[in-house]
Amino acid sequence: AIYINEPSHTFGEYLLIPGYSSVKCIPSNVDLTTPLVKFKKGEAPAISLNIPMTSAIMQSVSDNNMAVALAREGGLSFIYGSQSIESQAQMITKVKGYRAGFVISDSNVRPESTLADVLELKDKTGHSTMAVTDDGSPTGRLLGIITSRDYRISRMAPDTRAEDFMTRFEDLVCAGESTTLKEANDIIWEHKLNCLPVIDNDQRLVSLVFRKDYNEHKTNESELIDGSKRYIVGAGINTRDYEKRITALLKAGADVLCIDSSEGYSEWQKIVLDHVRKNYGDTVKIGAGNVVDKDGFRFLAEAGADFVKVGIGGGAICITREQKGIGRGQATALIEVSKARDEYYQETGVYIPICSDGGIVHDYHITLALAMGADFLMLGRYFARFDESPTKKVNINGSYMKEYWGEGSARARNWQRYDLGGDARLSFEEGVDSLVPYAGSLKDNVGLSLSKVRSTMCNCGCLSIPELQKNAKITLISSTSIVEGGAHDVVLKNDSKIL
Ligand code: MZP
Repeated sequence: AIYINEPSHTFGEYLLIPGYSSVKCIPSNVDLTTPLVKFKKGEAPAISLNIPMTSAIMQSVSDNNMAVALAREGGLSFIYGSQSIESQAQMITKVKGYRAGFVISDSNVRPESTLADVLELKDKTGHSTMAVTDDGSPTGRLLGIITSRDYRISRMAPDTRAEDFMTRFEDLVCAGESTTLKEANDIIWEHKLNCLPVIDNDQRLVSLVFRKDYNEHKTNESELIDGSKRYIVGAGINTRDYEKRITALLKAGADVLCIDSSEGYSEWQKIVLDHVRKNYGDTVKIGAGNVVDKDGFRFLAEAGADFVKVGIGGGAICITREQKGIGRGQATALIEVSKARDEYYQETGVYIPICSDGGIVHDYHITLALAMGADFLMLGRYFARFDESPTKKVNINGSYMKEYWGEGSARARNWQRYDLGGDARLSFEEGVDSLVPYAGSLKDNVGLSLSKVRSTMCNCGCLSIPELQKNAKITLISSTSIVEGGAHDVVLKNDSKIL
């Protein structure tokens, strides 16, 4: 056997040492843009992120709602692959169905909503135009539009006929009452309409949708990435049904794929990467992983991966280390793989971004991971706590919690993620089914976490992720210093425990 005698460490065992901060080092000057896929020296990556965060390829984390919410903040979700090809493709279609300019889509109210409900929603979301759909969701039937001008549903008198309005508005197209908000968005945009009448089966006018309202609510261009003005979205694939799955996901509009596996240093991954390169060349972007050392990185880099994911056994719900005794402290794995990435870049002039996957517990771990060389992060537990995650919010002894389960748990049964070519089943569990404290909206939490990242980067004198990777000073700390880092030798007022 080969022994690595240095212990492997994780994020909680390191701290950043402040660097010189000039007067320019203020949080609003920090740029968190980061590459998602590989690029040649001197060229720009085909896809980059505005914030270095992606959500985990997990049933309990990344569905279409999560993807839209995260894309809106400048990050990216990888829609989970442990579902049928059809339903995964449908989720992608839903994300791509959102026009990035239509803030309106996320503020849907039910027909029975009162004016007070609408005003409360407006205050909460900051949106002054809301769509009324029959089930209160963006994919429900569109019934009307409420604008800040009148705060009333722009429904017409029940017996108004569509043609009564046609001459007035010179519109070309009518939508049926069963039109969804997404379809209405598409029609308006495609036909460059000013106004779209919505009619019922008897040709009676139900409501009018005004393009003017949509234009008023265009999001800031800087929130948008990849020219098409639609949110970008990724999708997880496996090493079994990848041929059919990739075809369907690309047809649905997936921008980037990722092989979702607990162990990436394997020929199975090369077979998938070869398939993609043979059939799609470099036009399809695909990440691979997970690995925890330089050999694993080199293998996937040479096999053609567009990014490489790092991490085995560090996930909050992961029991792989207990079950199989494999893995590596996340910080040590990341530091070694970053070094291998830099060496590969020196040698070939190709920069392959690396993603630190799993094990982020505190916000400062995000900054540490970036400083240790990660280009972006993948987080599961973090996003599972938010309103937008697909799981149930439950009340446990007066506190709200959200469900969060691992892909290797009996609940998810994602055997393909742990597949080594044997039986098509999960032979033993590598993940648990758990609860995490409910934390509110993604927007608020991501905003807070990143404000800490920006301010720490300023303390380190760094205004961009590459600067942080190059200049950060990081120190390993002793277990006694870890104790010193929390409140100690005081009695907390809301806790009788002496720390
Ligand atoms: P965390 O952010 O919750 O700590 O970790 C999320 C990561 O854990 C995922 O992105 C994935 O790599 C990994 N994961 C997902 N399911 C399992 C499991 O069941 C797992 N063991 O380890």
